[in-house]
Amino acid sequence: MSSILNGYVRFKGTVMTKVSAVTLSEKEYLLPGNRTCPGCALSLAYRYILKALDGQVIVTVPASCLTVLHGMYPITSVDVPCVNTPFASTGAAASGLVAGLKMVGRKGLTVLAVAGDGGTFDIGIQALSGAAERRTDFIYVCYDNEGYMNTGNQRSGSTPLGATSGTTPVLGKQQRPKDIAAIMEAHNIPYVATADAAYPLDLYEKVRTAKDVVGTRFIHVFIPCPPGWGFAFSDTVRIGQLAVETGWVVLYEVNNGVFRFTAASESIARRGGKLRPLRDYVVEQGRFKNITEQQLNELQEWVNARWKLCLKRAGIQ
Ligand SMILES: Cc1ncc(C[n+]2csc(CCOP(=O)(O)OP(=O)(O)O)c2C)c(N)n1
Ligand code: SF4
Repeated sequence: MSSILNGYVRFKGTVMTKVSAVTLSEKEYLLPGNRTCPGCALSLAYRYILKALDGQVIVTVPASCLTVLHGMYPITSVDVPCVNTPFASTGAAASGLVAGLKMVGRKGLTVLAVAGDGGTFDIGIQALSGAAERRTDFIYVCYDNEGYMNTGNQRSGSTPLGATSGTTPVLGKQQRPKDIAAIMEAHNIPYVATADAAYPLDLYEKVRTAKDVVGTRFIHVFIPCPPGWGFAFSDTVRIGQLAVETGWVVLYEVNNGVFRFTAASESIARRGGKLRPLRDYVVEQGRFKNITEQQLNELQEWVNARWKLCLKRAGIQ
């Protein structure tokens, strides 16, 4: 069944379909038509995140490509309530929502904060860290397109070494990215996971898991960005898969201290743990056009060291 709402098609009902091992809600909370670029992985990931929470959610979002996706009042492309918050205060806004719901005795709603890498690795980290330290009961999703993309691609704490951006135009960024999932795990929160928009069912399952955990839950989602990274709009999923096959992204979760590989990372680990060379991923993207051999080797060593650590944590090597 469907009906028209504010010029957008809105689907009704919560029919459940069995897809692989995942029970997926057919109801759409990301409505057809939004202002993201063609091939945007954020649209794909957000669609599955909202499905996983099945309407029982209040979202808070700082300035980012996601606010563009949500749209400007009175038009919206999402069917969930949302509080827009200043750039630095996503964790604080989520804390306020949790406190407010408690005050009015409202149960069963998940508070979901969603911010980009600029809004998480850099500008929003103190509010997020404070909320995590207070064990605030919410899910924080950092969607990571590895730059400040809404304002035209400036480098962030997540931009890779050697990648060009609006603020690293010729030589590329000279520093390695932060490991935000490791930073959040160091807060001793009950659930930390990584995900990739190219593996939406894995993301969906992780949000479903996080939904039932009490306390601060953090999910770091990899978001290939065609215009920012310089690849074709049609290659988003392929780039997302290459990231996992080369180990640039490792898919895992840490649930109450227990580490577990998931999806394609789990398959690679079980098949002997051999990753494709990082070069296969880098050569596909215009942003790495000026990367040096030395920088590529440094990135490869970084990937190897993290992969080795993950294999060790999974008890594989
Ligand atoms: C305090 C403040 N500084 C700067 C801006 C301008 N601004 C809006 S969106 C944005 C980029 C956000 O980057 P990120 O969090 O990585 O999300 P993305 O745009 O990549 O989705 C910036 C700098 C702002 N809105 N508020
Ligand atoms: S700039 Fe990148 S993340 Fe932002 S809407 Fe476009 S494709 Fe999506």
